[in-house]
Amino acid sequence: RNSSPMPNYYEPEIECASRETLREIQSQRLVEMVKRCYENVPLYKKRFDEMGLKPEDIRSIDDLTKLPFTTKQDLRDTYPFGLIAVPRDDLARVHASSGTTGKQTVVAYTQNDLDIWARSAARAIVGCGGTHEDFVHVSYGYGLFTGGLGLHDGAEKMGATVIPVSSGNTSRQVQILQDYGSDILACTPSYAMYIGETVREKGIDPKSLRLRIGIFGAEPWTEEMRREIEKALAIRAFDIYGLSEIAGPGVSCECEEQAGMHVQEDFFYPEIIDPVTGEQLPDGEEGELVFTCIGKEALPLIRYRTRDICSLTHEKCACGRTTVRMTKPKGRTDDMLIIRGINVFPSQIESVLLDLGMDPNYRMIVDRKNNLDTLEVQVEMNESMFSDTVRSLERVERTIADALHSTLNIAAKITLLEPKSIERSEGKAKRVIDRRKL
Ligand code: DLL
Repeated sequence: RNSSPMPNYYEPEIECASRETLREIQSQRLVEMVKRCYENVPLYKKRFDEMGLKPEDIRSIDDLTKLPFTTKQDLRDTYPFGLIAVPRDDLARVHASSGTTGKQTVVAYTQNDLDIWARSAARAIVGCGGTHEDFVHVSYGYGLFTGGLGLHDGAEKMGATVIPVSSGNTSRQVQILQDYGSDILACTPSYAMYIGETVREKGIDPKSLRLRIGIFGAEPWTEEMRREIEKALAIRAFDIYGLSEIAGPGVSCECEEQAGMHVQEDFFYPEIIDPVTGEQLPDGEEGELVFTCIGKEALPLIRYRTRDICSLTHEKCACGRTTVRMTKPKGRTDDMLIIRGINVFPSQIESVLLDLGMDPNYRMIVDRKNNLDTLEVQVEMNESMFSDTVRSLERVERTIADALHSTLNIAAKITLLEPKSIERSEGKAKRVIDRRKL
């Protein structure tokens, strides 16, 4: 296919560099970026001036904490292109965040930015064991969402063959997996479950597929869910993370050790902060993930608060890479539910259900009655349970309620629903209906 040998996009001179080398690269890029922000982005100039901060005050990555945070609200207030640091005609592409909470935020890239992003996504695919011989089946949505084009460009960059299927038409997805011999599947974990379910319903043995690797992300998912997907599709499933504001998929990704996601920290410098005080937290402590885009031109965000909750480690990985790793984000500060004072992430409910051998098809309904929060968890029955007696179904409801109570300490009403009554997700799943906000 490729007449010339393709670069495989393992970049050990960066990915396995010493901490000192990485810090040098980061410091140099930070200094340049801060200067660019001050000169070209009115919001940053105003903020620096108000703080009495000069670009020259930032001399190395150690000075990072002197810099102000940037929030999603800043992007909204300057919608659509207010934080862009380059002339409009230097832009090569725009994307937008999925906008589940409020107005969409628009992001933009120069050609260099697209290259940085594609390199990150290429390193991610290679890190999961992908090679230039693989067929990469991309079932993330193509469009303003960064999932489709992000994995597409990454796969092209590392010399693989892309199958740009996009999301939807699940039956056809399965047909393509079978007929084209896709080696790698990239989609959201909830869509991977749905594709797995469809494979089973069609009576196809997943081992008969050529598929070997799954690269799943764009939403939180649990270890239990990983095992389910790996079984349903007979593959190894890897976690990939990213967000449009910083680039898109590939900001970080697991390697074959599956011991946290390696951050492409020569482009995206991560910190963990206490979401309340804004203080930087040490390795191992959980808090809000913050990124500074040290390599980007069009949207060089300074200390962008992602609202994702995880922790970092700078320990060298068994794979040989030295780049900092982040744990699986367990949720976002803004989709954490506080139910009668207890913090609950949808991913914790998913964990409990899967542990009990249920399928992860569920919905949480939060309401407030007589000033008291109520939680109902609707769980879909599988086909075999559907024929059970009413009494045994009541027993299942009680078992789930007890498990939720003992692991999360919350009381929930459990309602079993008929098989297939919860809509399947082709992109990011929506699990929570919070009626308290209405
Ligand atoms: O979801 C980019 C992406 C596409 C990542 C495909 C991975 C694969 P946004 O639409 O801007 O971009 O949403 C970003 O999604 O802040 C997290 O809350 C969540 N998220 C992304 N990846 C993961 C993951 C894309 N692996 C937001 N685990 C982020 C948990 C994730 N949450």
